[in-house]
Amino acid sequence: MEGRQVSDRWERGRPYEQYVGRWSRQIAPLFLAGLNVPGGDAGRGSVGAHGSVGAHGSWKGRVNLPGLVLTATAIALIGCAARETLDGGRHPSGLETYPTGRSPRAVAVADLDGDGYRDVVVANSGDGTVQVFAGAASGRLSPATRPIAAGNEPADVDIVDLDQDRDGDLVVANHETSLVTLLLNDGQGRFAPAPASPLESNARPHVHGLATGDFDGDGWNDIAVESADTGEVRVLRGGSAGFGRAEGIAVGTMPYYRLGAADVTGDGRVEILVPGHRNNSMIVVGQGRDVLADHTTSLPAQPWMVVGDDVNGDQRTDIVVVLTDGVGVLLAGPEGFQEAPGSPFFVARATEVATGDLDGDGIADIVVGPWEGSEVTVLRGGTFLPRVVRTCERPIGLAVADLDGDRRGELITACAAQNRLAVMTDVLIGAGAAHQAAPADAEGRR
Ligand SMILES: [Ca+2]
Ligand SMILES: [Ca+2]
Ligand SMILES: [Ca+2]
Ligand SMILES: [Ca+2]
Repeated sequence: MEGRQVSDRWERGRPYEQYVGRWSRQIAPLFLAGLNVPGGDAGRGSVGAHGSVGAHGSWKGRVNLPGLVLTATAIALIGCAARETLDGGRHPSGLETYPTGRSPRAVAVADLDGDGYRDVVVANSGDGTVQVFAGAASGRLSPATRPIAAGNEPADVDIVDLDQDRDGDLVVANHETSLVTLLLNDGQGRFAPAPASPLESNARPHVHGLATGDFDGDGWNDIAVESADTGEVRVLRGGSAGFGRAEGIAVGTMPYYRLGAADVTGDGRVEILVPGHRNNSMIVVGQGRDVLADHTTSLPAQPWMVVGDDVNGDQRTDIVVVLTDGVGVLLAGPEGFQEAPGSPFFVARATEVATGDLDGDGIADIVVGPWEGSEVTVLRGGTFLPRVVRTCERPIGLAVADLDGDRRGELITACAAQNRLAVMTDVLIGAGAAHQAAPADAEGRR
């Protein structure tokens, strides 16, 4: 990404103290102001279709005093708490690593060969390929398949059925270009480019992340990417004749840098979740067509990535947003989203997020990865208590999926600086125990 608006180095190393200081100076007074207004409406800052959110960036929704106090306290303490989890000794959770291509950047998980076991796809940004690791009953993965050409610098990969033959196909975002590569599954987990691949999205300057799903409800899966310079989401609609020309949906801000996809309106269709990078907002695009102004939410810091999942077990889809040096949790309720107590949670240089049930309690947990380093932060669903887990170097591709069939998800990380895929079991088992994974040896085994 060129450095005109943001650079890929991002210069995101804002010290923790500055983050807290800014939060205290700018955001806390708004929450306090909200307390004096019935329903806390002074703290409301929703954005219209033209993106005129106030400069203050406050959460939309009610504010209550206990939550506020917890928030103010928690954000000051979480840095300490996270560090403490590393000091208590080694946890028996397993870590297996597998060699990948160069600079693996993203992972996706689904059963691709139809044998009933989930398989893992890795996008290797450094060599323009994807690889498949086949799953088995043991939960261990087979060594990677031969690399499959996937276009320039694959920065994201999603698994979705593009051609309605009931197997998962691969969609790849090609960073430094505006292209999206499509690889069709032959049903056996072997992939070949779709006839129209790569698709031209006309994103400017280029694509980073993907959102996929049947946005418009016609039965065919669609693809969305961000176009930062034009302030648009670019939507490629699937259909029986393949994909049509990309359509631009103006979102009133600079969308950056990874879109999400989830049904947050409860209408049974998947909405596009957009990090509004310039005005600290989260924009919801419905049916791949319309900005849903009443679902747009202002945020307390600059967002980078949005995902939707039920992270408190009430069967509603909540929203988790990667913020600069933090992660925000917006819980869905009958009257819209409300910030979870303690949110935003401090995570230094937070870059990526994934959700999934790590401990088998039926509630999705949250995993946040950094831009650099080897530690991911796990927030247990429901309580959001943080735990730091060491995996491999630069774990910027993340997924949670149950590979061994014990109903507890594995933490799957693509480690860009180590050319490895790491799979950790039982990440959240053993309350209070620390997690400190040993470095992988030459065979990739611990
Ligand atoms: Ca499989
Ligand atoms: Ca297919
Ligand atoms: Ca569709
Ligand atoms: Ca859980």
